[in-house]
Amino acid sequence: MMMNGFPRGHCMSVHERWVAGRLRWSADALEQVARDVRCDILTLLANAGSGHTGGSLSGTDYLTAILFHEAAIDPGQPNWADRDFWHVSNAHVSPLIYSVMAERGYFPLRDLLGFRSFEGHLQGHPSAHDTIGLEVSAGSLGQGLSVAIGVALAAKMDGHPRRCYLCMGDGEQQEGSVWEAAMSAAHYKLDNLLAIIDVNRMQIDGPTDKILNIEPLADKYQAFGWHVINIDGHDMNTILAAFEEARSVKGKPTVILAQTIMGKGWSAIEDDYTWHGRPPTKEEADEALLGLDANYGGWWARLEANGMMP
Ligand SMILES: Cc1ncc(C[n+]2csc(CCOP(=O)(O)OP(=O)(O)O)c2C)c(N)n1
Ligand SMILES: [Mg+2]
Repeated sequence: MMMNGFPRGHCMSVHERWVAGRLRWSADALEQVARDVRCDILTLLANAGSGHTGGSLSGTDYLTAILFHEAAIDPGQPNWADRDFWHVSNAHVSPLIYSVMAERGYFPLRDLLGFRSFEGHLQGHPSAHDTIGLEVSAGSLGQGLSVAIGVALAAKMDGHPRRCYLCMGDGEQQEGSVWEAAMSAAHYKLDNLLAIIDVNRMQIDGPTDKILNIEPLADKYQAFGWHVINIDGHDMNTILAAFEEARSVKGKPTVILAQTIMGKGWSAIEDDYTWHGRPPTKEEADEALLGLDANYGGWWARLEANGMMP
C-alpha cells in the first residue's frame, strides 16, 4: 500500500523513511490548499458561532506549507515513530489547526462541523486526548517552545533526523518562558528546531506595540543565538525558501519572522484586532467567502460531492 509515496513494509533506513514522509507540494498547489483552508476556517467558525478568526487567517499560509510541503508526517499513521514534530503554541487558532489537519487527511472534513461541541473531537483549545494527530494539548501561551525543545533535544540524543516545527504568536513573545526556552535552544545548538512567529502586529486587546512592545524581535533572537529569517508570511515561494534556508543552518536554531496580516483573506477585517476572538455570522461568512470565490452553501456542496455529509 502506498501512503505519502512510500511503500509499507519496505525495508528503508530511518533517513529514507523520514525523507519520504514529506509531500513537498509546489507553491501553486499550496496556494490552492491555503484558499480551501481559509474557506474551512470561515465556515466552521460561522457554524460554531464562536472561535478565533483573526490569527487563524494570518497563520494559514505557513501552516499549510508545513503540513503539505515541509514536515515528514503520515496522517494515516499519526504516531509514526519517525515523524517530524509540529505544534502550534498560539493554540487559540484552533480553527486553522483543525482545517489544515482535515485537508491533510487526519480526519474527515465534516468533523469541522463539530468544532467546539461536546460531542465532537475538536475542542476550542486543542486537546491531544481528543484529537488524533495533535502532539500536545495547548492554549496557555508561552509553553510550546519548551515542548519543542524537549523533542528536538531528544532527537539529537537519539541521533534521529527528525525536525521540529513550532509556531507561536507575536503577542505570545511577551511570555518570559519563551525567552528562557530561546536561550536553551541556542545553548543546545538545536539546528533541528524551526520556530515560526506570526508577526501580525496584533493581539487580543490591541496592537502589540501598544500593549507591550516586543520589537526589535529579529535583534532579540539574534542576540539569543538564533538564525533569523524575516519574510512575507503570505508569500508561498518565500515561505518555502525560508524552510530550505533553515535546513542548511548548522549549530543553531532558526526562527522565521512571518510578517502577516490579521484576518488575511477577508478584506473587511484585515488588520483589525477586534477580530482576534470573534467569529463571523453566517451572513458575514458568506460575504467573506465571496472574496475567496466561494460561499457558505458551497462548503456543504463540497462535502456532498465527496460523500461526506454528516
Ligand atoms: C498564558 C496565557 N495568558 C493569556 C492568555 C489569553 N490570550 C489568548 S490569545 C492572547 C493574545 C495573544 O496574542 P498573539 O499571540 O499575537 O495572537 P493573535 O492575537 O495574533 O492571534 C491572549 C493574551 C493565554 N491564552 N495564555
Ligand atoms: Mg498576534
